[in-house]
Amino acid sequence: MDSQPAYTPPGAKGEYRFSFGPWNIDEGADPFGPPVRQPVAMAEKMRVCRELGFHGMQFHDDDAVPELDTKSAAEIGRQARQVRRLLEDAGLEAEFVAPRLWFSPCTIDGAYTSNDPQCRQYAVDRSRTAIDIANELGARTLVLWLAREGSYIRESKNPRVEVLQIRDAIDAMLAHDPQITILIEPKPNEPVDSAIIPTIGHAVGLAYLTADPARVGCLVETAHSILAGLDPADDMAYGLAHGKLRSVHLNDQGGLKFDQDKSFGSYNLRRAFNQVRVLEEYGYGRNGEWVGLDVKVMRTQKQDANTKHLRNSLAMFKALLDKVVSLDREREAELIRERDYEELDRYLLHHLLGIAG
Ligand code: 3MF
Ligand code: MG
Repeated sequence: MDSQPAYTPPGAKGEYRFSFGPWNIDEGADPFGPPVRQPVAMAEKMRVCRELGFHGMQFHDDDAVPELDTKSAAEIGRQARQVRRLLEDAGLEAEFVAPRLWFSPCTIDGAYTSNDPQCRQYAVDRSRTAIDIANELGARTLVLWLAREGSYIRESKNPRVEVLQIRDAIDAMLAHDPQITILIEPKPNEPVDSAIIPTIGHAVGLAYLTADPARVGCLVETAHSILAGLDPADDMAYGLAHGKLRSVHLNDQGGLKFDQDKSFGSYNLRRAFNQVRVLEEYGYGRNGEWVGLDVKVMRTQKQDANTKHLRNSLAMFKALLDKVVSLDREREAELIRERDYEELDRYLLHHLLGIAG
C-alpha cells in the first residue's frame, strides 16, 4: 500500500463504531458443565447493543439464519431480511457475517482443507451462502475464522496444499461477489492442535496470494495474538503497515491456556493501552473499520448481570483512549532521545495509574 494514513496528532481523538456478536451474550455452558443462564432473544440482544452504546452487530451465518443447511435459498433470503428489519428497528448495522464452518459433520477434519473433496465443496458453497446473507444484512464484509483448517497430527495433511486450498476457496468467494471484502481471523490453535494460518503474518501473506489482494485483509483478535505468543498491538501495527487491518476483536487473555475472551484490559492494562494507541495513532476507524469486542460472559454471572463484560470492555476502550490522548508526547520523545527507557517505563506506568509526575 502506498498511502499510509497520517500519524494523528495528540488531542485529535478519533470516533469509533463498536460491535459485538450474539455469541457474546451466551448461556454459560463450557466443556465441563451445562448452561447456567436462559437464552436471550436476538431482538433483546440488539436492544442491549444499542442501549450500551454499540453501533452494530456481528453475525455467524447461522446466527442470522439458524440451521441454514436445511433451507432453500429463498427461505434463507427471507429470514435474513427479517434480521435486517430487526437491526433497522434497533438503529443498528451489521458489521460482518462469518460462515460457521466448524459445526457440520462435513467439517470434522477441516472445511476448505478437508481431505475429502465433497467436504471442501460444502465449505465453499456454504461460504457463498454466507456472502449472500451478508448482502441481505447490508454487511460488506465476510470474516473467516479458520477454525478447523489445520491438523491434529501433522502427517494427516499436506501443509503446502492446505495453504493453496484456502487461497482457492477465497478466490471462489471473491468471484462470487465482486464487492465483498474478506477478512482472515487467525488463531494458532483450538479447536485444532496446529492451525495452518496461525498468525497475522500468515494471514497477510495469504491475502497477497489471492486473486484480488485489495479485497482481502485481516482481523486481529487480542486473545489469538497472545495465544501465538505475540503482542496484539504489534500484530495490529503489522496489519496497519500493510493496509490490511480492517477489523479487530478486542478482549484479553491470561497467557497460554484455553481461549478466554476476557473483558478488554482485564489481564493487562498496559497491553490494552498499546492496542488502543496503535489504532488511534494510525487512523483506524476513519475509513469505516469497526472496533469489535469479542468478550465472553463469565460463567459465574447471573441472568440479570450477563452484559457487564460488554459495558466494561467498551468503557475500558474509551478510558484508555483518554490515556492515549493525554500522554505527554514531548516528554516521551525526550526520553527516547536520551535512551532513558527506565524513566519512560516509569512514566508510562504512572500515566496509566493516574499518578502525576
Ligand atoms: C474464536 C473466535 C470466534 C470468531 C467468530 C467470528 C467465537 O476464537 O474468536 O468467536 O471471532 O467466529 O469470526
Ligand atoms: Mg473472535
